[in-house]
Amino acid sequence: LTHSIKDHFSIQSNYGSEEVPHKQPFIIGLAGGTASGKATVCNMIISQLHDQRVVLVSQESFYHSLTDEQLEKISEYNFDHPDAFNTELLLLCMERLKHGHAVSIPNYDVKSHKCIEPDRKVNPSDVIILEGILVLQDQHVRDLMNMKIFVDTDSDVRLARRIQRDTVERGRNIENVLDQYTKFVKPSFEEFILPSKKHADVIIPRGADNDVAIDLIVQHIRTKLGQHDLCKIYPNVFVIYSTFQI
Ligand code: UZR
Repeated sequence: LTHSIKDHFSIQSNYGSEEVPHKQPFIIGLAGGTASGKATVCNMIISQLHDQRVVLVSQESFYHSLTDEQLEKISEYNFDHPDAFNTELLLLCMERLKHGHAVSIPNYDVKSHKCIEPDRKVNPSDVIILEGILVLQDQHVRDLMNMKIFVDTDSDVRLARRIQRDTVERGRNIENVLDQYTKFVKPSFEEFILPSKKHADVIIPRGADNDVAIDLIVQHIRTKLGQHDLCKIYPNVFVIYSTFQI
């Protein structure tokens, strides 16, 4: 383990390195191109699951901090490439959460392109949603998921939203936004993000406008959590009950 990865696991668990008895969380991966409405879909799922403990983890938190040298040539840096993320750390954090440990997640700042203090402490939960442009791209990350969702919004709608977001919220100028889009965002979407759609269990057309898809997803999660709860909390009761039936 690298030093920085060790640091992230220094304040996690009251249980040391032992396995904590727990029911495993239901892990959802939610991907889609830039400005496809991923965050809105996540928030709709979370608000409809109001009686469950849900935690949202963003792939964005795992961006590598840029060095001064990279910052000087920022227009040449590809934030849409899988190598821009510390996927090793993401995997470790997700594994720990899956096994019932709290984790400390980096706090990436999109303005300075660096991780800033303090980290974010995330507690284990019933449902974990991992969202980000490339969360369905890496097989090891996919293997952690119980449900994989792809938010499929037309490219022109996404570009319009991206221009709006970057100019209004992030104070960038339109030429830079369009340059970056043509140079990196669109090619990476075609090379890495779009092909990851084939791994999805559910594809949501029109993103957050699609109430029916979101209702169905929430119903499925509830069903799965019900099964989880009965089997994991009362495994012995289940055995006794089935024996009694026979
Ligand atoms: P979403 N991004 C930045 O603009 N700055 C950063 O420091 C890190 C990421 C952008 C990134 C990508 N690309 O397209 C987008 N650029 O965030 C993904 N350029 O985030 O899914 O919220 O659009």
